[in-house]
This record gives sequence, C-alpha cells and structure tokens, in this order.
Amino acid sequence: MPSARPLRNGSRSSHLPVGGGQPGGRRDRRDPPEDQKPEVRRDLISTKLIELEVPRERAVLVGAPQKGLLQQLADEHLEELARLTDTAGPDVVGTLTQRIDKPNPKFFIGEGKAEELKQLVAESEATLIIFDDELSPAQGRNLEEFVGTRVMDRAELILDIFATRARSSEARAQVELAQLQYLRPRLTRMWTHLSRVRGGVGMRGPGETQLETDRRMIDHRIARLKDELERVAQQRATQRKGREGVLRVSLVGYTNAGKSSVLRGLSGSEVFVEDRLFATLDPTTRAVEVGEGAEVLLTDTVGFIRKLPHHLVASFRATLEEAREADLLLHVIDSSHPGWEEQKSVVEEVLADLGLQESPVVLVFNKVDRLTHAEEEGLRARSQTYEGTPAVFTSTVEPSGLDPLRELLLQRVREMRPDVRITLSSSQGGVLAEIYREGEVLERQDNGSEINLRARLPASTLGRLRSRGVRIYGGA
Ligand SMILES: Nc1nc2c(ncn2[C@@H]2O[C@H](COP(=O)(O)OP(=O)(O)OP(=O)(O)O)[C@@H](O)[C@H]2O)c(=O)[nH]1
Ligand SMILES: [Mg+2]
Repeated sequence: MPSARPLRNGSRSSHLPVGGGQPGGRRDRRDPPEDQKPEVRRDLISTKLIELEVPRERAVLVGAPQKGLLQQLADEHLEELARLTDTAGPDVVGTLTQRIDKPNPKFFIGEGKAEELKQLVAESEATLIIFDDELSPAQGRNLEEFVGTRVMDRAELILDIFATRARSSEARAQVELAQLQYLRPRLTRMWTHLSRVRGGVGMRGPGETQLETDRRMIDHRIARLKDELERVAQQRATQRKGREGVLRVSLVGYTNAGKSSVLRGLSGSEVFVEDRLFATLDPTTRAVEVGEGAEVLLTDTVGFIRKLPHHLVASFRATLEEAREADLLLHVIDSSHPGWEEQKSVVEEVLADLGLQESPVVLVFNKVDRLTHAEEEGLRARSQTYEGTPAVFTSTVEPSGLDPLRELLLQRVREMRPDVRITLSSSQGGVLAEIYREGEVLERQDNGSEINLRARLPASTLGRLRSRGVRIYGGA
C-alpha cells in the first residue's frame, strides 16, 4: 500500500460543528427596515449570496508512528485523526505516513518525506496540513515555510474543536486559557504567517517590540482567566457540600463511548448525545432513581482522547474536580470499538494524571448490542482478568440494556446506607424525626413505650446516633 494517497472525494459526512456559524438567512439586527433601504436589484443579490459560501478547507493528514507500533494501531490513530478533522470542519483530501525511530528536529518527518508531502499538497490542492503528533514551534514553522501551507498539529485541532463546542462561560474560559498557553511559544510563527497573508501592508513587521507587547498581553489575559477559573472552582466546591450523604457517581471514559447516553438512559431526561467526538464539555448532574426509592447523583463530563493536550487537561481541572469528589467512577468503554483496550489505557493514564488512580472504579462495557454472542462471551471472560475491578455489560439502545448497571448502583447505595434495626423509647421523638429525615424507614412497630424500626440510614447518621447511645442492631 502506498503511504501517500490523495483521496478523490473528501471523507466528510457531516456539517460544520454546532455553533460554528449562524444559520443562513437570518437577518442582521442592524439592517435598516425594508422601507428605508435603497432600491436594489434582487438578481444581483442572489448571485452574491452564492459567492458568500465559505470554502471548505482541504486537509492532508500526516501520521508518523513509531517503528515498532502495530499496523492496526497506526491505522486506527490516523482514522481517529480523520474523525477529529471531520468534527472540526475540513475535508480530508489525502494522507501520508512515515514510520520513524525518532522525530526529525527540522520537520518531524524526514526531509525526503517532507518533499513528498509538498507534492501531495500540490496534487490534492490542500489548504491545510494536520499532523497526528505534537510539533515543536520550530518544526511547525519550518514545515509551513517549506510547503507553503498552514500546518496544525493534533493538539491545535483538539483545541479548535473544544473552542467551537464550548457553551458555558466556564468551558469557554478553560478553552481560551489552554489556547493561549499553546499559542504563546508559537507567537513568532503566527506573526510570520499573518504578515505573509496580509502582505505586511498597514502593519508593522513582525518586529521584536510588537511581539513582546503581544506576549505581555497574553500573559495578562492568562492570569485573568486563571483567577476567573479559580472563582468558579470555589463555587463548585460550595455546591458540592450540599450533596453529602448521597452516593455521588461520575461517568468517565473515552470520547464517544456513550457516557451521555448512559446518563440519559438512567435518568430518563434529555441529555445531549451525538455521534461526534467531544459532544459534551460541561458537566451535567442528575439525580437518578436506581430502584427501591434509592437515588444516586450521576455526573456526566468531558470525554478523554489519546494525546489530550496537557494544557487542556490542566485547564479542565475544575470540571474534572467533579470526578475527584465522586464516591464511584463509572469508566464507560465502547466495547464495539476495535481499539477499546488502548482507549481504556488512555483513560486510565488521564485519571492517573488527575490523581484519581485510587478511586473506586466500575468498568461499564457499553454498546454490547453491536457484539456477536461469541464476542460478548469473550469479553466477559476477559473482564474476569481485571482483578478487583468489577465490570458490567450494558447497551443504551436495548430495552433493559442498563439494568445490570442500575442493579450495581442499587447495591452500592445499600452498602452506603445499611439496613438496620433500631429500638427507641417513645420519649425519643427527636431521634425518630432525624431518622425519617435522613434515611428511609422500611418497617415500624409501636409497642406501647417502645418503637421498633427497620430503616436504611447513611453511615454518618448511624455513627452519630450510636455515639448518642441509640440502640442500633446490624450495619456495623
Ligand atoms: N449501538 C449503540 N450505540 C450507542 C450506545 N450508547 C451510545 N451509543 C451511540 O454512541 C454515540 C456517542 O454517544 P454519547 O453518549 O454522545 O457518547 P459520550 O461518551 O457522551 O461522548 P462525548 O460527549 O463526545 O465524550 C451516539 O451516536 C450514541 O447514540 C449503545 O449502547 N449501543
Ligand atoms: Mg457526552
């Protein structure tokens, strides 16, 4: 198979990302009313409207896997880059790969390969080159100069997707912070690029002074964004305080694994689900009933991906703080994806990065409806080897497909709120009220001066009542 191939048609299957622009035909609020407009010829206007359509960028993807990497994995990585590209907007018009030992300091790929890239870009009329690996600022600049086309790396592409998808002010601030941190060391490159595009007219050249002013402005903005995010983090911590005594569960996992679908399926509420990467950026929490009147608080959050830019992980800390505070993490896995094992490791690495390697985890093997019976059996056997980490098998599209997960959660709530027997004297009305308020009374018998209860109570309430001498049996 040749490693460089222009594609005849773009692999694009969907439209510009949500929020990427205004729907056509909407009137600008600043338009004067119809009767005040000068007379215009409608036929001219319609020609103009057609010309206004934004030309789609045409991207060539470049993968440079390590020499030892399995071919199947190398193909999957490039395939994933194509999905990321599609999510961001451009059409993929060609791909190029080179197996490398270590990156070439000048171009990342070898010089001969860079020459091949230049030809491919010319043949396929590409307007953009996207590398699967992170390029140093110098490598990016050298390649842009050599090929004469804009060059992006995977990190920049992911940042771009996050930027178009961020909705809340918190997510926007987090993405902007990560973008500025990425941009700062690359400022010279951006400047050269800009002056070439505009031909330098009306601009001072990319002189040191201007560059330094810009760096200072960026540093200033970075500091302000950090302050803003710190404030949000504190607000969140206060909100979380009100949730004690309820089992808090966080969904984590690779992007597109089905986290939001699980939340939607369990809570029965509308949660945004899409067959796109990074559909969710902001955390959503829902109270979910798991049977017998028991509730858990379930939080859905941003998905992970291979080589998630570290600036992004750092600036999404406040969002991911929800996962840190959880009593249980549900690691959702797309078991129908050929690369699920690698995706699982990536998620585990990011969790470790966030200091969450010790949190209790349940593996949720999702999308089992897409597996054959034999594949599912194989997976069940495999999951036995993850010692100490329980696993459930789910489908969000089949009726009852989430029952195993619901049962597991109910079991966890039971453990957290043990079933106990309590004997009170009829004068302990205050204690009785506390039990009704904080727990769930399952049985009650009033025998003259004594009240016998069977109740489910949070461990914290039980501890408090025991220390006050209340007679409690079981649940210790
Ligand atoms: N066949 C099948 N498809 C599923 C299942 N669960 C989710 N999907 C599909 O998988 C795609 C991604 O689902 P989401 O719930 O948005 O995934 P997510 O993990 O929240 O993804 P991000 O928010 O992008 O990280 C959607 O097209 C869902 O319809 C399942 O059990 N079976
Ligand atoms: Mg989601």
